[in-house]
Amino acid sequence: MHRVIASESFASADVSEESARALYRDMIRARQFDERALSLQRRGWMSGYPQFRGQEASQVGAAHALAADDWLFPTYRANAMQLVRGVPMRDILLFRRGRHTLTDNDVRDFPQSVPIATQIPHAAGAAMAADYRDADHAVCAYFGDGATSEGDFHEGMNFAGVFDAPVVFFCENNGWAISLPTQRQTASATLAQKAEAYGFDGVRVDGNDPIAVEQVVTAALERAREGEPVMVESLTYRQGAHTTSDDPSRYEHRQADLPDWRTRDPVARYEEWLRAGDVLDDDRTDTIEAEATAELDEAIAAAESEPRPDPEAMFERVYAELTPQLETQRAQLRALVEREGHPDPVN
Ligand SMILES: Cc1ncc(C[n+]2csc(CCOP(=O)(O)OP(=O)(O)O)c2C)c(N)n1
Ligand SMILES: [Mg+2]
Repeated sequence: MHRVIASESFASADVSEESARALYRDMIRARQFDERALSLQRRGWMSGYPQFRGQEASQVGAAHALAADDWLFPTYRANAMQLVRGVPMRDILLFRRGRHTLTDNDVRDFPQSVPIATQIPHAAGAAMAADYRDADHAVCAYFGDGATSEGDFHEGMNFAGVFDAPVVFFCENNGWAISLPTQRQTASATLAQKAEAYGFDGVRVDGNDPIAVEQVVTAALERAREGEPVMVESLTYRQGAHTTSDDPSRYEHRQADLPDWRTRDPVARYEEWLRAGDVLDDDRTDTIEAEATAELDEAIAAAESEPRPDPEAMFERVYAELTPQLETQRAQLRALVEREGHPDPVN
């Protein structure tokens, strides 16, 4: 029932050369960002980083499908999507350095959710609100395979189904939830089929094929706007560790039984397609790489020139008035910083 939608080659895909190159350009921006962010973390520039290597086609394809006035509810791994949406690289880097001062922009992205699946009911609620107000935009919730085991996933899906909310549930199945492989996450044959229990469709797409992902998510958003939510399961693979705090050598990280299209590098495969279709050559790839590097160099320099964050800022944004326990903790932190200096190891 749930075949995996794929375009299989550039030649067989219904896409313009310009759109195909735009997808490639954003995949290179994302790949370069991810590689540099990882090495910055390794030298203590930021405390932790969740790589998305291997998931560039999935995220870039989905983000290309979203309209500027749609809302995205992302997780910590959605940096590639957010780069496409127009969140400045500088802001993503600063967030990882503990700062929340963001460039003034019109990007309709909520903050990244670190608690698993909490953004899913938020997205369903925002979509119900859009419907209630007769707005034209749709909403997209981005989450991983692991999130499908949380109550929030089921509650968000249920509300969306009952209220015909204009929402697309974009589930990026990268094979893992930290050390837990998807086959231990669920006894369902697919994640997409879970949508049927809530009265709407689930579709599966080759998440390493950016053209197919863009087309599938575009179609899903169109249906969502008509009041039919859709769940998209994007099948891709997490090439790296869960985050820089994870050590995948402590568990069996490679899954030998997965098909090649699922585990192959999406950037390399897509570049091969475009070269075979004469859409890309050395000149174009050199320019695209150089432009991405320049953008990144500038963003890193801009982030570095920002003053280091005040550790006490972490107490500022949750409660209008701090609880007595938090007051105590803030005083303890202040005393620690006075005694031992700023906790930031780099500055
Ligand atoms: C509510 C909650 N429980 C547990 C965690 C710890 N945790 C962080 S990431 C993660 C796995 C998430 O896996 P998945 O949803 O597949 O997303 P991926 O990391 O693969 O992108 C878990 C359990 C958390 N952040 N929030
Ligand atoms: Mg996962």
